[in-house]
Amino acid sequence: PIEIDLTRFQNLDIKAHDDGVWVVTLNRPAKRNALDIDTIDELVDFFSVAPRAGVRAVVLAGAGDHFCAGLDLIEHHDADRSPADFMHVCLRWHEAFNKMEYGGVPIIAALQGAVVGGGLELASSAHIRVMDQTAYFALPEGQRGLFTGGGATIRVTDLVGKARMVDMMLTGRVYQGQDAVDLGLAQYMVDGSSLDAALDLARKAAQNLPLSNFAICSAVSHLQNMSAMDAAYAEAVVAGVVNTQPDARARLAAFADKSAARVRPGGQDVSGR
Ligand code: 1HE
Repeated sequence: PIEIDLTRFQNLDIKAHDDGVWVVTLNRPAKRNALDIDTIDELVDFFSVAPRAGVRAVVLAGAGDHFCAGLDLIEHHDADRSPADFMHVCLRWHEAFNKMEYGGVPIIAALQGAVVGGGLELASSAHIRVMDQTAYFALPEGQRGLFTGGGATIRVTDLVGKARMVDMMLTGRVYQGQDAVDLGLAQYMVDGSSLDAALDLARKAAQNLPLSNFAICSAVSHLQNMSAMDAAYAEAVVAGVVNTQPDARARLAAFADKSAARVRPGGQDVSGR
């Protein structure tokens, strides 16, 4: 595996755990982790190398009381960008978020406080979202004279459906608590720390074979973009590669000799027990 040069990162705090789980923390709490260009560049850099650096799973977190306040509105105001300038900003966001969604490394977002605008676009690029009791979700772009540019029209619409998406954009509606889980904005809500719960889920995912996780965290998204016929074909090809991987033989043998755990209901809480 290639090495990740941690000295390059300023706005992201990045820590590797010895079980292959990495914690990537947006680290500008005084700015509510607003996404400036440098932060997006760092996300591109990290998620460009993570799939080839032995990273088995990532927890994506935000320092302080809020996960992320979205686009850095002050930077955007000061830069007074041209349409072409901002198009290129958005393309850079897409580069980062596509590397996340399609990169093949499981990403678990640990959410608290504001998950708004571009912060929701970032969170929706993760594969699992875990919220604590303080987390809330909104798209305030409309109120600010803006429009989403970081993939919300695709990813948030996928989560909540078109009608709810348009309502969120038009009215700035805020979702929180169980409503947010019921809508699919987050898959888990916890009483305590979303970071601890996300770490548990990441450790659990990291126990899967990397090639299985690669398929789950890239093929599902790619297949969704295809016609049903093409998706079925491509799924068969992916399964051909994954389901015959030599590393899977020991797991299959453990099932056959009855030493492997059986699938049971009620055995899966957020702590993975
Ligand atoms: C920021 C930003 C930001 C805070 N860009 N600097 N996003 C929004 O419209 C959300 C804007 N932010 C907020 O509504 C609030 O800041 C929060 C609800 C997130 C937090 O509230 P609070 O009371 O804890 O903090 P605050 O006093 O509002 O802000 C603290 C500091 O963070 C302050 O800086 P300071 O230097 O004056 O101390 C704020 O300016 C700064 N800050 N949020 C820049 N977003 C690719 S298109 C994507 C489109 C979008 O994402 S639109 C953005 C939507």
